[in-house]
Amino acid sequence: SNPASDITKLPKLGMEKKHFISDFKHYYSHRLGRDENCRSPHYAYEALSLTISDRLVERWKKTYNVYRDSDCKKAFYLSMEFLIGRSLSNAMLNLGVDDVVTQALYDLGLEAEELVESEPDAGLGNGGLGRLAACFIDSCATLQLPVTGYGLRYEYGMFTQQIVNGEQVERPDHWLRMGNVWEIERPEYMHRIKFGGRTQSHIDEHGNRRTSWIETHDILAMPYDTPVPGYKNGTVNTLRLWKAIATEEFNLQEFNAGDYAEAVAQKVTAENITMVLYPNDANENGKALRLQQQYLLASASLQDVIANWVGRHGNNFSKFSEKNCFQLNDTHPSIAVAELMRLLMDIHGLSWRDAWNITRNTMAYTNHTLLPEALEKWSVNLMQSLLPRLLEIIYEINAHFLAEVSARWPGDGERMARMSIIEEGPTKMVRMAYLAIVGSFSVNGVAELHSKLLKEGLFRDFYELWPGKFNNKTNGVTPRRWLAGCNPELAEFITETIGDAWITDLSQLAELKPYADDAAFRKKWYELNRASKQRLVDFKKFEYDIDINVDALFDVQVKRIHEYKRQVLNVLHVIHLYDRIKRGDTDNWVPRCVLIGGKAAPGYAMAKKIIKFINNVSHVINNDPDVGDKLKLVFLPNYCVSAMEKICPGADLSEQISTAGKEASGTGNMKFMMNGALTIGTLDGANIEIREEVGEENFFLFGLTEAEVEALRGHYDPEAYIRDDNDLQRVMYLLECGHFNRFEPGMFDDIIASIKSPNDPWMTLADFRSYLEAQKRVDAAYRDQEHWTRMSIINTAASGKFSTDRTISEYNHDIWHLTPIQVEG
Ligand code: GL9
Repeated sequence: SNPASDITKLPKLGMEKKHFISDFKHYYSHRLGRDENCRSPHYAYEALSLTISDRLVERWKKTYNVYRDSDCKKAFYLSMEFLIGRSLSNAMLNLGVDDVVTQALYDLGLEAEELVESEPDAGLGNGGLGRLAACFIDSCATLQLPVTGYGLRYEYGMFTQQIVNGEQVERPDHWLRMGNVWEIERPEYMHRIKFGGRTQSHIDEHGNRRTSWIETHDILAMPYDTPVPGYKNGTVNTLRLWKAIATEEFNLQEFNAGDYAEAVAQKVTAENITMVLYPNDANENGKALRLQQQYLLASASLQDVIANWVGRHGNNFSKFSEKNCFQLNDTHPSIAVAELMRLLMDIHGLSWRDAWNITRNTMAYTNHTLLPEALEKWSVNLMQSLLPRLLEIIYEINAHFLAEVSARWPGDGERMARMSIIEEGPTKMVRMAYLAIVGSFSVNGVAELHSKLLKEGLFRDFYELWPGKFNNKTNGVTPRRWLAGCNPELAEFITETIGDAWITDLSQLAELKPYADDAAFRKKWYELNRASKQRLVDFKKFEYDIDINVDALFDVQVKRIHEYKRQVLNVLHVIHLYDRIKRGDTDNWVPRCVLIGGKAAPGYAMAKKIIKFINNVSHVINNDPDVGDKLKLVFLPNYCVSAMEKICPGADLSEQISTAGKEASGTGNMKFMMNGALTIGTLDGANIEIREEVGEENFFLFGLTEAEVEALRGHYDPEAYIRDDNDLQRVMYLLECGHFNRFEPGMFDDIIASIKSPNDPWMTLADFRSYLEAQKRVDAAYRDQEHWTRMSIINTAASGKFSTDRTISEYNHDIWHLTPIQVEG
């Protein structure tokens, strides 16, 4: 027997207050070496996190063993981004110890809130796509599904945004500087990753042609595991993040001049690979380092799963695709298609045919955007020099695929060129989305409209060839973090009213609907919302010294800054309100506080200009004594997960105003709805389904439909909208006369030119009038507080569909086919 069996068997850790207190003291004093003279709350945060983490680790090991012993099918979520945010409060919530721990800390003279607030965000993602991955793994654990997340452990996460003179300045986010108590390093599961070199063919002893990839420059992928606790169910799944490290022999031979120190210093080249998250939102950028990151993720994760398989089944892969499924989060990890082929053929000796059958039955691909500029392509030249063996395999996949196309459509050369994984032209490119579609058995979009548009537009040829591959999985958000965790007062009130089963079955929120007619219930709902608004005000006051009137309508747009999301349209409305105040048109005025937050990709000049625009307009309006409390425009710097946890409970109105057909789904829209905000939005992404659920009378709809947008393209005439609309004329006049850039001439010329251009893809001015009218309906509704509160309740009550528990159940039912496994009785 294992001599370690004695030391791994410990009594279960206690869950009573006294146990938390004694463990906390132990960690604080003995592990962290701090005493009562230490003023920083950070170490108290660490001591508490270690205390909580111990209780997760017990369940974690058990989960792992239960999965192993059951030989169950498993799924792997491959993603370049996991936007986790903070872990401590979520771990306490899911373990069900938040109340007892708060009590324990109180006894120690500490405030839970302060400790929670000293945890840095794990900002390993850009926005919706990365946050979705984090919500997904929470739901997988809660649904007791054997799913592992695979990603990268970036040393620097999403940059910190500072605003200097109204402009975005990026600061590096060294989130690991103070250490990370939530991760466990696992050198025993390290894997070797090859780059460069060349390929060589030979005939093996059975007469088969074999390829080896030689003279490579290798690095190592070191795994760091983070526990992913389910909600009060004993399951703790794993998020495994890879860090690039140098191999021990790294370059020492090449430095024959005897410069040992110089050679060791070269290690940084290898370790750079996972140094930083690319801060790109929905646009590809083609940097070699990014391709190295993608290949590291794909190769290390696949090697990990295969090593596990071989440990159990040897080289018999006949049941591999029955027992494993890889979900590709966008095209970012799609090189996995070719890498799985390589590993199965070159390392494990399978034939092309067997390897291809396995690959095509284990890979599933999710698309997250229709914007053509976001579709990843890698130049054949770059792939040739970095991943020569992978390129060979891609060419061969393409040859087999094009044979299939030409069998189906003989002689249709144009279609062949359109569908080829290799794009011909001056620089040949590998189309990663096509590789992902060809190499997988499932392709899904993230909301009904988006999935439909994929089939009709972007992937039309592929849909004609394989209609059965295409499906929809409307996004969601986890109700643990996005209602129970971020809005505990409202959550408690809901639980008092309908019980607590909604936390894992969000459709039960529908039971709140009848209470919309109950005056006492509405009163409490209103008071809770007002308290949330006050907390938001206090927080902003504390952070940025911004004064906000809590009785104003809180009108919020937080998301990445992008032209298609039309933050500019929002600001045009604010300028219109300002203009109305200035000309005294303020009868029945509804005070508004417009909050806008979001980061711009550092290389996206127009997005950065939009931030400057928001800040300049804000400066003029907020300092105009005629305006006073009637209107405020506030830019919220450094929007991130932990900021949203404070913002969404305090919002009245959620701005979801993208040009129809451009926002694949949106997920912020769901967080706001769940917390009782009303939506003003276009018929885009998941807005459509939100409106369906809540009813049109509880949703402020405006704007062109996707079909109307497309029909208008080519003869869009923005000048005509200006000519016919007096309010728009006045807004444009204020803009063009430099009212918001008095000392910065020409500052907003680009923005003005873009919205006045007949080629403006986002058709901002086409929707201006209809947006204004919808905003008037918002004002009218807000004037009647009882009515507004009723609608707010109905929004929360109708948000049940937008839980990732529902989304993940659909992934499982239609794509993964996993059996839930009970870990603890
Ligand atoms: C996105 C889409 O733009 C969103 O509409 C969608 O909700 C999410 C999740 O499916 O995916 N695709 C994408 O590239 N991003 C998204 O948010 N961008 C970022 O994550 C920054």
